[in-house]
Amino acid sequence: MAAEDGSHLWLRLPAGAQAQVSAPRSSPTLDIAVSELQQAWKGAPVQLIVKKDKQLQPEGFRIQRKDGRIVLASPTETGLLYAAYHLLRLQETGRCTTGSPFSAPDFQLTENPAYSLRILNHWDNLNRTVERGYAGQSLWNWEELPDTLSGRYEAYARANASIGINGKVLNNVNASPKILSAGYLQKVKALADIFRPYGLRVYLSVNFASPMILDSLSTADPLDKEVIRWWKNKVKEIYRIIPDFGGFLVKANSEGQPGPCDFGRTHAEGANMLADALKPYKGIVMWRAFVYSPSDADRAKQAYLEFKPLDGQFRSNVIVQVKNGPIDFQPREPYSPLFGAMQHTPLMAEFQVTQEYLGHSNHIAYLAPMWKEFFELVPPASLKAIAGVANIGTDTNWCGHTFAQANWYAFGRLAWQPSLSSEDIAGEWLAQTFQPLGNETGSRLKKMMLDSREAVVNYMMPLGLHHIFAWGHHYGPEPWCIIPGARPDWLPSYYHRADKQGIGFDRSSKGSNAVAQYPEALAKQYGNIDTCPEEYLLWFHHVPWTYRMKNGRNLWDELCYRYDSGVRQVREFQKVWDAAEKYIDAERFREVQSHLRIQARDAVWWKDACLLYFQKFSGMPIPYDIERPVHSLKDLQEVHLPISNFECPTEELLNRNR
Ligand code: GCW
Repeated sequence: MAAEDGSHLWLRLPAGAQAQVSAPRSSPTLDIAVSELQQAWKGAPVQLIVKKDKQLQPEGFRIQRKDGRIVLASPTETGLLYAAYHLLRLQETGRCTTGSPFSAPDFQLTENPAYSLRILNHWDNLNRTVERGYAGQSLWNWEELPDTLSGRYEAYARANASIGINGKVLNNVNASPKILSAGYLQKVKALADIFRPYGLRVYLSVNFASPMILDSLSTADPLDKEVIRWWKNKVKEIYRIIPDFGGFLVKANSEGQPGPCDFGRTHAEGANMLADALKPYKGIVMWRAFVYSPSDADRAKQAYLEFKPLDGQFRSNVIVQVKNGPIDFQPREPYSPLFGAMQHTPLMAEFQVTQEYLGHSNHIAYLAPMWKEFFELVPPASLKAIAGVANIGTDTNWCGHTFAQANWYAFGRLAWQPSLSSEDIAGEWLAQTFQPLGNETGSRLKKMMLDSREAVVNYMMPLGLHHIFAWGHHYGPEPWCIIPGARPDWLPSYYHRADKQGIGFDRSSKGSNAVAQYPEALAKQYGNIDTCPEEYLLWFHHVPWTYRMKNGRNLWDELCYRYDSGVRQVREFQKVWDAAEKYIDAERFREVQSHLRIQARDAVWWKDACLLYFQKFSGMPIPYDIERPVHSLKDLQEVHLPISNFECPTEELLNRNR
């Protein structure tokens, strides 16, 4: 089997198929669609038609068999490009074979995206480091742009178009004001020009203090006339250069970023000022709700406390972007209660595709099940758009780990259609990413993917534990972490609250009462220790070590078994992967195998660290049928990973806040 380096992602399409393809005209977008099909489509002649259709949204499409031809129809060229990729996906996942529904003479399928905005957020800095990026440097070579254009820019656009992603925020939400300088806007334009034929719009993260930093204004107060004029002019300048520019993403008054509150104004006043500047050009503002201002309140309550009172005050071209959970992209969180609470404000969900809290690019953690869990409680139709923090960098395989590609893929597919199942998406991805796997191996690998996120939850923080990560890099365990002078809500003990009696954060009505931010029925369910789902138990309750779980075990024993089961799951993944060797090319086989070794070691590290540390409080033995710790707590407490290896520019900021 030929070695593969993973650079082709899920687009390992055949070449030289010489399909007959006709299009109504030549255009940058249609030319791509035609050429992709000519190269790779192995079936009947294809005809592309641009036409309005009541059942089709602008980017929707229909694929139909008609008089021996395959007709792709859409109101837009981008929709036709999506149709072309969809047709190839059907072929590559074995859904076009004789006897399949596709082969019927009256075959027809219609696809419409659930959201018109399906956006990747890059946390890329202008010096090419990537905040929480684990796949090399930033793809955007700012130094060389706009003169030198890496071939990867187009490959990136193509990969996104193939899964329906239609926008990207190029730079980190911890935004350098420099991105809005005239020189950088030319670089942004060069990228926008490459992305445009693939239906991808460019957005930028902006620093709210830009007028002060770039042009020495004395204030960035959103109600100040000079400031308003500055933004209007800047927006005009941007649209002159990039006529289809998408808009701004803003992180304001959060983790040291400037914002309207610095000038005594609200988030709504800040967002609206930018929205007014963008409105004439149909641009939008995505205003993040990831805030936790210093207050006594439980951090899980803070975004709600700050944003709920502003409901209804935002302009119509503002979308408030809310992380899926109330804290911060943990391996498992209940959904953020802001969803459902902001009835008069368009909201978008922010998922994290990059695995900041799920083993970086070392661990397999297929995230579709996590996002589906979110959609079970937050109806997709209640959202205006979807964003995902990208896991992409300069690594040859784009994402650092072959299986991390599946998260990029799954994000795109779910942003297009949240009703797709995790299982189907995993199946699609496997079929396109590897050579034919055979039924048994295919289903074992699929099961491995489907179990993988739960395995991470088990060996990192089961039963609703959260944020017990090591300081700064968020890779390993550090439930004991104490940093003199640090904000309490950045320290693990704030979240696990382990003591002689028990463990967990009491968010019931007797504690912080965070449960009251949820709809009544859920508040009741979560707020009662006996009805709270066990996966959220320690999120909402401080639970005695001897508390009896549903399976009859006491809490301490159950915690031990959960950690242990996480370790055993990863060992199982190793077996499944090794057994698949004959189906996988050598290069990717070895890459995943070695990553699984790291994952297995890390799982034991997590288990030993957490159990030995929490045992100091419970004073109870680790059940004797569980593999004994192989580390000592003392040794584990001395592990300090160099944060610089993890490309975390916020470290400087974090240090300042210590
Ligand atoms: O999770 C935290 C991360 C920061 C990030 C921040 C945010 C971009 O640790 O690195 O900063 O969230 O989402 O703004």
